[in-house]
Amino acid sequence: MFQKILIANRGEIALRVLRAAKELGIKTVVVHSTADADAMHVRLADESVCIGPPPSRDSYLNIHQIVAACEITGADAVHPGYGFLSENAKFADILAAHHITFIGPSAEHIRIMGDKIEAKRTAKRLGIPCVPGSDGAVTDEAEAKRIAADIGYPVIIKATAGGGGRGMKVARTEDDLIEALQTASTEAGAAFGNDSVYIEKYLEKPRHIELQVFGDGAGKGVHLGERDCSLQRRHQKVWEEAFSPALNAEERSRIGDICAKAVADLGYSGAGTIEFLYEDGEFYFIEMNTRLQVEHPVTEAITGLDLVHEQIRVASGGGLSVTQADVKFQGHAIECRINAEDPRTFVPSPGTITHFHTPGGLGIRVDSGVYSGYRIPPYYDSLIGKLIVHGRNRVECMMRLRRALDEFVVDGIKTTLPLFRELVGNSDIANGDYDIHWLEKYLAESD
Ligand code: MV4
Repeated sequence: MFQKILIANRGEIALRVLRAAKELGIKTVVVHSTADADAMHVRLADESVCIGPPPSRDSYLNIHQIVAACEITGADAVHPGYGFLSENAKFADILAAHHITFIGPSAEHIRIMGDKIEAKRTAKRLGIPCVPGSDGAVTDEAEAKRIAADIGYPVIIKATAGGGGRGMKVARTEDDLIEALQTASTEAGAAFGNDSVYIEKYLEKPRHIELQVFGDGAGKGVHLGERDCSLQRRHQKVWEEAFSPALNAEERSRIGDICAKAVADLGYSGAGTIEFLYEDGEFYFIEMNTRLQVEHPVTEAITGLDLVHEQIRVASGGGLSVTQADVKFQGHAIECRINAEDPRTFVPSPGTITHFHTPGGLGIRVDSGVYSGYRIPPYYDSLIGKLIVHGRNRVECMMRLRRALDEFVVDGIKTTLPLFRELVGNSDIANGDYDIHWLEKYLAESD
């Protein structure tokens, strides 16, 4: 087991990782920018190292400063959280060269999944169902036209180096296609320094359903069920739940078995998320995330497992604590992302939280690094906390969520809490009847 873990992140996830390390009796080091000296995780850590000024590229993305902080403090492992360096293969390589364990999958698996074409090829080879499309990058217009005609319009052009919705263009006709190809390629070149693009059949009204998986790196793999993350705005998830209201038990176990076997066959190590679009009873792989995700607590709620404990166990060579047969699912969980943003325009609202009161009681969890009097710095994302509610079934979960939202007080800044108070009262949400476009339509119609 590790002696000392350095946490290369900030905010609620830094606190989340710190709590797991503490429970395991492992010493903690946090690194932080000058803007985060007052953060809760800095106060709670055994040691802290200031690694630079507020901009992320000078602090949380500064690999050399983080490696130096490991050397100075004697940390033997790094947990990257999500975002920042969590899916940076070079960072994993550099840590390995310094004999520091990266708590995550191998650099090779990070690299494969970071290249969306390579990821799709790998998924296909492992027996994961994929969206019909080009087998690799598409360069010339004639080839693009042939493939699009073959799979049928509409099609979507995606950046090979993309992800998270950046660099995508939909083409509904052959006339659209050429323009979409050029725009997507130019935008991808500018955004990622790689102008390679590929084509897929465009699915009109899918849900976003993702499978939480774990591998031990030595041929064992498990799945921990799915999360439905269809409620998004501009590719930012807003509400996540497990199970998906759209799946039946047969579909769940079919896709779960496929994913667990794929992870085992790949020799994957640690936590991963296999993302699908789901439409008319079919799953279509889109990408795989090689990190812990923001919404992991909904999976923790329905499985009773601590995913960060599990990550640390696997990374330290202790293997998985469970086999697939040990994983028992219980009840329903929903997560609401509380952002320091206007609930209609989503314009960030940094500033001082004058009063912060969190809900409590059975089935309620709040993961947040903020407190009354805390000043939210303007340099980072606007997630200030997550409300995770668990109930024996979806109806109970929704009742409990409504009550918890009622108790939640955040004064001094704008937050997305009022939006959630609307959503819990909406009949489509109550019925679980929503796709990836539902929230944007709702926001546009209720202007
Ligand atoms: C798609 C799609 C429809 N058809 N691919 C957006 C984020 C990136 N991870 C994949 N995305 C999409 N890929 C095909 N073939 C629609 C989206 C998409 C989307 C996906 C998940 C959640 C929200 C979304 C919002 C708009 C578009």
